[in-house]
Amino acid sequence: AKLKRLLITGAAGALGSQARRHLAGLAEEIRLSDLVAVDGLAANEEFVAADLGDATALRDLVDGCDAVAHFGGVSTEKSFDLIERGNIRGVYNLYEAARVTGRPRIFLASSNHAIGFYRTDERLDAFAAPMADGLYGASKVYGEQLALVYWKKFGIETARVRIGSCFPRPRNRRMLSTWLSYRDLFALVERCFIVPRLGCPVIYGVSQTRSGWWDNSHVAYLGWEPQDTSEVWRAELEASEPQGAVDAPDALYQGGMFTAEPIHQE
Ligand code: NAI
Ligand code: 15L
Repeated sequence: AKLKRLLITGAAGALGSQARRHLAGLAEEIRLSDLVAVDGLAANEEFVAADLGDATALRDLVDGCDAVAHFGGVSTEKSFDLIERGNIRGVYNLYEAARVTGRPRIFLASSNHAIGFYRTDERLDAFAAPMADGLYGASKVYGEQLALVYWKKFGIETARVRIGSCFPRPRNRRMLSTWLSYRDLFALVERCFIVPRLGCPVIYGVSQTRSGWWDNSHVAYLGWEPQDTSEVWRAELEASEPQGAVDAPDALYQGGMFTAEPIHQE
């Protein structure tokens, strides 16, 4: 059964614009939102501008939707003010809106930076304690926790997806361990909205790799099997990119260079 109305936040961003292409058939109607307008609306798409920091706007946005693919927010290390508005107040506004409207199921784009200070020789499953690598990663931990609160108190289901590196192809050696293809990401989104019971699992968003760090065995019930693999690019990347020093951030930590970012002031 198709969804009736799917909300895609962050629709003008990298993953939001891919979501429009890949999820077009998943719902009868698709509501898109972002701070900035998107172009070329399809017949079943509408656009509603909203700042995630605006509670009233969020309530109107979520009203009437039975599913939310939440890709909106700050996606890299930035000032606390920006992160607070998009990712902390933003997820609070989203969950409050969900609670007071139809309690839609939510796909929450969390990040590997929620666990970025784990070392690359550590192996994690869904129950690994968070270990954020900056303000951005800590805001993702907050989002994961808030989702859990609204599941326990109100039964709102969320897929809390720690996305690795979702780009057309892996861009460097580190991404051989973290790369997620668009196809595998949106197959996961679809499974999360289609399964009869989702709950509130933590899921690692990564395609196949021989140098992986993350164990998704507890979400076998979703029936999600990544089809793509970073191995296709391994020989090329290992040949073209010199192996970094053993104490370089990319070699030491799962979050790579994010662990070396300063606290941004703007
Ligand atoms: P992006 O930066 O391209 O898109 C984010 C969108 O959110 C932008 O269009 C921006 O205008 C919007 N936005 C920012 N602040 C907002 C606010 N206050 N109110 C309303 N809209 C706001 O990021 P991308 O790559 O598309 O990522 C989407 C989500 O996935 C983000 O939550 C990011 O943290 C997460 N993610 C992405 C990864 C990737 O590899 N692309 C990896 C891990 C997590
Ligand atoms: C993220 O969380 C970012 O949104 C994305 O731009 C990438 O940097 C990714 O993590 C990564 O770790 O490669």
